[in-house]
Order: sequence, then structure tokens, then C-alpha cells
Amino acid sequence: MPNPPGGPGRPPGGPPRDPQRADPRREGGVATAERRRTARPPKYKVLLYNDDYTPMEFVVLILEKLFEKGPTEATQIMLAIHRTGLGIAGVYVQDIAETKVAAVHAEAEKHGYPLRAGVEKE
Ligand code: TYC
Repeated sequence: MPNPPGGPGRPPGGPPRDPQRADPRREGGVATAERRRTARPPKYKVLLYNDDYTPMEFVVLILEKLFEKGPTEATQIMLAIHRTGLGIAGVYVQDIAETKVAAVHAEAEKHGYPLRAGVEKE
């Protein structure tokens, strides 16, 4: 169901809230009653680093298979890494991000390529 007018979580009836304050989630955490019960877990960027030896096609394949990118986006990310030195392959909770890094290294080592990945807190 869509949110009622005036913001989510408001009981029906009563005066409309000041529209500037319609959504307490935008107020810096004042409305305790409407705050999330569970904090969102911190997210981690998985970074891929450029090197001179890993083939471009292999990096595109890694981005498609391990990071669920389509061919166009995978190619754009790979080229950005090639030009700038690093790029973001995806953003995940910590244990997933670390598992992705290990999978990149395992796959690269299997093929004898020096491709490296790492995580960085968002
Ligand atoms: N620089 C590599 C080449 O010219 C391609 C490459 C792109 C390597 C991205 C790693 O993360 C990387 N073959």
C-alpha cells in the first residue's frame, strides 16, 4: 500500500503535519517512535585495481559473473579502472564484500593473472 498523504506511519485522522516535517526520517532522528528498530548494516565497496597484465576481457567477465553487471556496464567499469587505476565493482555488506574479493583473487590466480581487489567502507 502507498504511504498516506502527510508521510508514512501517521495514523488516519487528526491535523495534517507541517509538510516540511512530513517525514521524520528526514529530521536527523527525532521521532523515536518511527525510527528503524534495526540499524542498516554498514556497506563496503569492492574495488578492482588496474594492472598491466590482466586482459580486459577477463575483467569484464569477472564483473559480469561475480558482480552481476551487464556487458555494457561491465565494459564501462573495466575501462574506468584501466584509465584511473581503480573502480567500484559493487557495494555489499562486509562479509559478502570480502567473499567477492576472495572469489576475484581465486579466479585470477586460477588463470595466472595478477588482478587484485579490495574492500573499502562506504
Ligand atoms: N590494464 C589492463 C590491460 O591493459 C586491463 C585491466 C583493466 C586490468 C582493469 C585490470 O582491474 C583491471 N590489459
